[in-house]
Amino acid sequence: MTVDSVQSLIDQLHEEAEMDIPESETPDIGIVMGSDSDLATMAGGNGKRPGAYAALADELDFEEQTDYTDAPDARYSFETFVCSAHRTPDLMYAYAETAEARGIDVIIAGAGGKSADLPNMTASVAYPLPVIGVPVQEKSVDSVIGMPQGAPITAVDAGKSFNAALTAVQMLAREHDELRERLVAYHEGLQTEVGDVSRDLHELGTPGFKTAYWDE
Ligand code: RP5
Repeated sequence: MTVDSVQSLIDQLHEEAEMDIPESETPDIGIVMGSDSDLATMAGGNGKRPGAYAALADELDFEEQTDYTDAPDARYSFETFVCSAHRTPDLMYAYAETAEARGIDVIIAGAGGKSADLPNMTASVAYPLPVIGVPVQEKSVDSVIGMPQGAPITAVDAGKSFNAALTAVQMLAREHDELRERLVAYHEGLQTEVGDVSRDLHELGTPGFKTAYWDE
C-alpha cells in the first residue's frame, strides 16, 4: 500500500521519464537522502560543515532544479528528494529506476543509522548509472560500502557529502570541459588559501596570527 503523497511522486517520476526533454535542460545530478533529518549533512548548514549543496551551488555554480519541466538559467543543475529505503521503498525504486531516463548522470545518495540502505539499493537499481554513497553517520559506513562483487557503489567518508559532490562533478567533467575548468579553479582557490594562511602564520608568528584570525 503506497499512500497518495508518495504515489504522486512516483507517478511524476515516471511521467518525467517519458518526456522528451533535452539533456541540457534536465538535472545533471540527483541528490537523495533517507530523511530530511539528513539534510544538514547532505546540504550543509545548521551547525554542520558545508555539504553537497554548498559544493555545487556555492563553489561550482550549479543551480538547484525544483521543477523538472522548467530548467534554471544555469547550464548545470541538480535536484533533491527524500526517499526512505525502508519507509518508502517504492519511491526509492522509482527514483533509481527512472533516473537515467530523466537525464540524471550521477546520483548522490545519503542515509544514516546502522541500516543505511538507500545508497546501496539505489546503486543496485540505478545501475549502470553511478551512485556515490554518503554515510550520514560513522555507524552507517559499513552498510553503505558493503556491496557484493558485481554490485558497485562509490562512497565517501561519513558526513563528507561535500566530497561526494566534487566526485560527481569529476565524473561529469570527463564530458564537459567547462566543469573541468571549474574544478581546477576550485582547487587552485584551496591552494591559495593554504598559501596565504601559511605566510600569515609564519610572518605574524603564532600570537599575532591568533589575534588576527581568531579574534575576527
Ligand atoms: C535513516 O534513518 C535516515 O537516512 C536517517 O539518517 C535516519 C533517521 O531518520 P528519521 O527518523 O530522522 O527520519 O533511514
